[in-house]
Amino acid sequence: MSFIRFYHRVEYHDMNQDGRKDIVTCRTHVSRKTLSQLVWLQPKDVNDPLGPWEANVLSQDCDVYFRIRDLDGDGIPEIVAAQFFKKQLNLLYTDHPDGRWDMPQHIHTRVIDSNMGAAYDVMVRMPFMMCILESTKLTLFFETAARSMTSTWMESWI
Ligand SMILES: [Ca+2]
Ligand SMILES: [Ca+2]
Repeated sequence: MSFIRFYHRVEYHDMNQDGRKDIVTCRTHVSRKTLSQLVWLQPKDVNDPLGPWEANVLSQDCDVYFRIRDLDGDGIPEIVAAQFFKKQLNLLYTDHPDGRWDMPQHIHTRVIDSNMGAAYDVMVRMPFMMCILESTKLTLFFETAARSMTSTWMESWI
């Protein structure tokens, strides 16, 4: 059976707070069923970046586009994931007091929109998130007045 597996966007952030930036990326495996993952990678031996690397899966809800940005201004970034295949906008955040992403029990996912169409990109400039969508060639803005992970996001089309 044929399949396509690819990585897409890459950002850099110290996910385990060890003082070294890690690679954060999303990957998709397209066959009869599309499987997607948001992962962060670091060398197995942090002193040997030319050796093997390990991938740590953060979520199954990110396929192509994401941004790492501090939405609420607390110094700890969140991850906004706009999905092309699943057509959904998610917000991932960690409630670890030091902002660690290597402890799954501290990572939470919130669905902002599950009915927006295939995303071509997402940009964040608080208090806005902006999604570029495939099907309508329109842009969908999400706006929140509160800097909170649980606040309501208002949608508007332009
Ligand atoms: Ca690190
Ligand atoms: Ca934050």
